[in-house]
Amino acid sequence: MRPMKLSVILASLALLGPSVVSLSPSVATAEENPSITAANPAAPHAEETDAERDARLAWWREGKFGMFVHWGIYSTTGGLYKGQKLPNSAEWMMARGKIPIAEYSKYADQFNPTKFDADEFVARAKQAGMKYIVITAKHHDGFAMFGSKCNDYNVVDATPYGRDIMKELAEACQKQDIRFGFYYSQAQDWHHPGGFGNGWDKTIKRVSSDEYVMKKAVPEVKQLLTDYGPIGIFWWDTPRKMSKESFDALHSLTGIQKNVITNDRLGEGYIGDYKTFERHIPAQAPVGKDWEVCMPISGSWGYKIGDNDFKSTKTLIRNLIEIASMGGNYLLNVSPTGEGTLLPPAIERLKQVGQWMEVNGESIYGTVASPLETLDWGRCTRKEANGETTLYLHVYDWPADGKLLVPGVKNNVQSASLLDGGETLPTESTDAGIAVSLPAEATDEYASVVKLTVDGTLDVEVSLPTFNRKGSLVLTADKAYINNNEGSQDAALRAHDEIPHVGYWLDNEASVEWAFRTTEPGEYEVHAVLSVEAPQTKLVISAGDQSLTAEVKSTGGYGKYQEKSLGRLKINEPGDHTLRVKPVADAWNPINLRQVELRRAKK
Ligand code: FHN
Repeated sequence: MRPMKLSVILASLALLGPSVVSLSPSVATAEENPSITAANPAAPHAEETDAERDARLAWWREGKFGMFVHWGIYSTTGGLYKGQKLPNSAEWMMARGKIPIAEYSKYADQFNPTKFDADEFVARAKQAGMKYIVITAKHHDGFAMFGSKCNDYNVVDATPYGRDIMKELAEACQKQDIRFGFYYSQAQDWHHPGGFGNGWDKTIKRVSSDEYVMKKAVPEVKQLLTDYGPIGIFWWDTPRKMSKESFDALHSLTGIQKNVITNDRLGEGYIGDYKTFERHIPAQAPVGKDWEVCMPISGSWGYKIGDNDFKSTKTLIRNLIEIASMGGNYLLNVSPTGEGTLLPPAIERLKQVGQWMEVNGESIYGTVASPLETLDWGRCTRKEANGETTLYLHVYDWPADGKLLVPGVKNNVQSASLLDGGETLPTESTDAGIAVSLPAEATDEYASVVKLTVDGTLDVEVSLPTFNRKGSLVLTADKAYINNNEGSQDAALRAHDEIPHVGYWLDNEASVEWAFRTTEPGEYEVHAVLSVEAPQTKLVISAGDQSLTAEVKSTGGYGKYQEKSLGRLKINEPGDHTLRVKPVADAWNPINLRQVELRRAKK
């Protein structure tokens, strides 16, 4: 998408009048902080080299773990409306309760978080091992949790509290060396007559979304990126169909701070710097992208009375490890109450996560995804530097025999030790990989970490999928090799609901194959999980010199997956084999293939 012409953007920004930069002394000004530059109307970072982008994202990739904060006037009621709990997350109460603007705005009169202490709040994030904070500057309800200069529906002008919370947090983050960022709902605004999302208040005299963007969103985003010091992240949310001018105007503002990092939720192909996943960890990491999982520490993003669905400390730590082992960042949300404090369960969990991070943070910060196959004892993160590779082995299931196998690694071992306490551990290189000898007892109830350093870059032979004890072998799409005929890219790895499948299989010469290993020759039933839109399709499954042809009836659509039994295959020899799925060219209709399973046939 090409940015709008400089003259038009500057003209629209000039219409908004100069923002008086009213910085408190401790928040850097543009002069003091060169990263705050004049609006760069060119698509920010369009000319950026890979090295410049890596430098801009370095702190974020190093930090791995951040605090998300949902806080607003909805927090004064804990999501209750007329004493009733409303469905969904508390910050949606205005919509779920279909609360008219005039009525909802009165919650601002109650917002007085007298117990809020920005330094203490930031210290809790720091103590938890978090390296950045992203807070809702304006959520869908349209209320500005900062001293907005373009509308008085804000925390400074419309509440008894009367203080600029964002400025206090910006200062506290600068003092404590925590990166600071804003969440901003750029399209939904249930208060402004041009915002998206308020379909219930019939008193609204509608104006265009362009007018909302140019008269509210643009000046507020400009102010947030100008008046609050260095901003690490700008976190857009819930994109809606807006005009190109609106997108360009908002996108260009991130050029005000040349180092700001943005997410993928502005909309219209503005992919930002990283992909976001919400409330869940994806089945597989997006290829070649930076990415982040955001999730609430409990059930609701905003403070909700009765929301006791706090994730256990174990879950939080293992989420962090899981995400880091796949190469992502974890943005964990907390929900300040109307008084400006966190609930005790949140405080307790942040403290316990911090205690784990105090000992084991090295195994998270600055790591990249593990190249090892799925580990049955835990997870692995990796660092490569100075001609050596360090693997951090997060052991969940402490091996009874004291032997921890790191499968497939062929490198020479330099050292192995427990992160907690530093005890040196003996290792042995075997055909199956590196065996680390562990002491009798695990060092941590959530995850004990072994630090294994080997020479050079990792030389790992991923062992082949083998049958489990029940005689079943599941071959999933993400582990398949896709043979696109003559380099066509028709058959490709895609995903529905984050579950990988081989899809877009238009090329009837393309095939899919897996290498696997068996110790037990014999007859196997072949099952597949797939979807077929056409009335039927025909394919051949082969392994070694054996093959079967299967006709598969429609499952009712590409998004409708079913398990189909395709017939039986004999595997005559033990050892390594290749299972291949290939179209019957003259009877082929495309399928989405999630997995193939071989099950030892009952005699
Ligand atoms: O609607 C919002 C929701 O309230 C919350 O802010 C989440 C956080 O990622 N984002 C939207 C739902 O995707």
